[in-house]
Amino acid sequence: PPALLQIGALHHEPQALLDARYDVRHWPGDAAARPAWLAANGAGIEGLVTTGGLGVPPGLVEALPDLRIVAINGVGFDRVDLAAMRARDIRVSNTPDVLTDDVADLAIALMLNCFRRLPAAERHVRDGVWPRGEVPLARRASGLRYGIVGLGRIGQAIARRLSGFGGSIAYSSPTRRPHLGHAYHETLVSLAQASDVLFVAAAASAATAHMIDREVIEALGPNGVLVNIARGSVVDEAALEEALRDGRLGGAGLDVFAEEPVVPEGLRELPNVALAPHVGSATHETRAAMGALVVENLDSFFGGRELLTPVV
Ligand code: 8YV
Repeated sequence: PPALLQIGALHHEPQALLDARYDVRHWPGDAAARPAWLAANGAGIEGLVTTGGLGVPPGLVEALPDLRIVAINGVGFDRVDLAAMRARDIRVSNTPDVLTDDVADLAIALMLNCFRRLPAAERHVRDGVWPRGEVPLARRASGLRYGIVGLGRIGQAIARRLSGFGGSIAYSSPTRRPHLGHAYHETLVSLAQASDVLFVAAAASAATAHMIDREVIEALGPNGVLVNIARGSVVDEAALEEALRDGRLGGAGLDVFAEEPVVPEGLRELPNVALAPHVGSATHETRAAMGALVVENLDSFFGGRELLTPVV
């Protein structure tokens, strides 16, 4: 069977298929030991199994002279240098669609946590404080002006959910989608000004890095809420933290961060943020479907068939 280097985990069901069908190798857990391991074991490895968050780490492609395919267990490919892959004729696959609903669900959950403060409400019950008094009032999440940055698969799934919240929906996106009937904004500042909640669902790239900057954050304003389920790199995290601390932004719901798994202490201490550890796609059902798609892409490639979900 073809030899694969696996640097990111798969759900246990597809993992069993991968292990049965391929010669799956794992590099040392200690990063310092990896260069020597790659020098000794890199030749002959034809496939790489990675995650959206890890992508293809710097220097790895050079250490894998026989690499022919990179299968990402995730939809995002911002950590893969596609030009370098094309130059070496290395194919790349990802896992779109199967995770769309889960990620959109989490976006709504983070919004609700920001407005209804469910973690605080739950602590009130668990800590036995309820008999001593009521929790402070929260804020209404329905009927607001919702803005979506990036109306692709996930952005549209967020919009479908929001259509039940009785407010208005506007968006900004590289591709206009007039048939969906949402108001289009040319600039992010204009969209943010017209939004109470701004959802970030844009694909990360050099072009979208820090796209949500101080100006956009301030346009959202002291009562506005930013929800990011895309990538930390899309938002200027330092500007976000400052605005949340100074009250220039009302709140934020964050599943993704600039330097995962490190979340700045300043953000972790703020009361007006809802935080999650990059769990947008982290359900049994979706992770099993993502892993199955990873294995199917590899099977297709090594079987001489078309990739199911090609990036390159
Ligand atoms: C995970 C994601 O990072 O799909 C993506 O782009 O961000 C996530 O689903 C991850 O790749 C799961 O392994």
